[in-house]
Amino acid sequence: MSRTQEILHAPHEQIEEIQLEGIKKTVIACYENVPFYKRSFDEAGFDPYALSSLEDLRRAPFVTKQDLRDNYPYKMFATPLSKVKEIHMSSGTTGVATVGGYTEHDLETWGECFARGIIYANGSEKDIVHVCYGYGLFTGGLGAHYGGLWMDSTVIPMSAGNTERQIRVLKEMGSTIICCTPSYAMHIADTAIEMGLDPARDFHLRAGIHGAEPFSDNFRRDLERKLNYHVLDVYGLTETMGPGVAIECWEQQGLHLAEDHFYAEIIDPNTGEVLPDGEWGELVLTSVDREASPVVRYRTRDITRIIPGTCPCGRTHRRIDRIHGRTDDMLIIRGVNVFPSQIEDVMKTFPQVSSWYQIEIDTDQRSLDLVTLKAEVNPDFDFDSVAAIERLQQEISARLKTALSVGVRVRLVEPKTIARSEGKAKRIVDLRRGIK
Ligand code: DLL
Repeated sequence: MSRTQEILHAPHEQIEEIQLEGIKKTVIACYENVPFYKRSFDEAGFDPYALSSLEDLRRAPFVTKQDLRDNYPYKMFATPLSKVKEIHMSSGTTGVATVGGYTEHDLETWGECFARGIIYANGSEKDIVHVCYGYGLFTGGLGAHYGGLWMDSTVIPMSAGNTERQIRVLKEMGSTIICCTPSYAMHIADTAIEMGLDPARDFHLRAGIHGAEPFSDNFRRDLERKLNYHVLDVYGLTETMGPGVAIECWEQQGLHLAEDHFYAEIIDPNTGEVLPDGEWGELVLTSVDREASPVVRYRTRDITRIIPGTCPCGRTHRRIDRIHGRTDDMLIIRGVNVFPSQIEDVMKTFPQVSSWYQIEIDTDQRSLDLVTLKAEVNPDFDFDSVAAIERLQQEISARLKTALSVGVRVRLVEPKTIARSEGKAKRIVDLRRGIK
């Protein structure tokens, strides 16, 4: 604990030394143990043994999600499987998931990184940490769980779902910190209100550590008002560890990167050039000390910037801004990653519908994501038969549910009723929480 407090306040030069020493070892471990890295470093003319400054890392090639997929399941591991104690996978439902392995050391680091969120929430062993991120292959549940254990707090491993039970536990067990997606926190709050409770008074929450999906400032304020607590944004991704890569402190002025474990660069997503602090671009992450699944210059596709200057909290780890979107078209619906191409793939199997469609995402009165697929039928489809329309809508919806693990309402419309655009087609209309 005191070591973590110390490192969170260490002079930045000291953090850079830790990063350089760690990355020197990481690039060599990758080169010597992962055939993919050997090939890609050699092709790019990057000599891992010659790395002598953090700037030198710019000569290393990027690694993408596709590279990780191509090496499914274990080919990106830099340690023997016998040293890997746990495995998690991305929620990507596109067939090939990305896999993260954790050695004993990696699990310890993960717990410590998430625990920083509890530290930022002024937490201690006295806190009762209510974890309702999903447990399992998703990194949310166990990441928060290990964070609570690392802090010596009391952990309630609820996992997601069974909202009425969550509410009972929140009220009766006195949970002080809740960890779940922001949309699920809102759903819990709204359901409690519907049940006649006043969660601001009946719950005992001080803080929520919410992430895995974007949420606006208005949404945050609404949550804070309903639950009478303080919301901290937590960022992370399966490919680099899970939640805890960066977390907001109490000041809510950006997310402190866990810089002693991750080296961050912001690049222009089109040219790959590294951008100066303050400029928005794509976040690229390199592992400083990950053993089982290290990444060197992983392109996250997430858009953010390094916030210049120091945080009023006095901690020295640089901050990233809240995630503004992604460079690809991945949607996050109720925490599940969905690509429009997956929806297209399902639609292609129905000859009655054309390729003109629009996906509208909104929130229902319970603040849960609501997805409507508007799809044009082909001109030869009998649009006068209400029964036929309803039947087809149901069939498509059921198929989408199986393929995506997300409920999608299907609304068939007549040919040529979806607006055409002169440029790119506007496939996605996202009306959620002020996200553009
Ligand atoms: O969502 C890990 C996580 C769990 C983070 C719990 C925070 C809390 P994946 O399923 O691999 O991992 O999805 C990673 O989710 O690349 C971002 O696009 C998005 N994302 C994660 N955190 C945030 C956040 C987990 N705080 C992808 N704000 C990432 C916005 C986020 N987007």
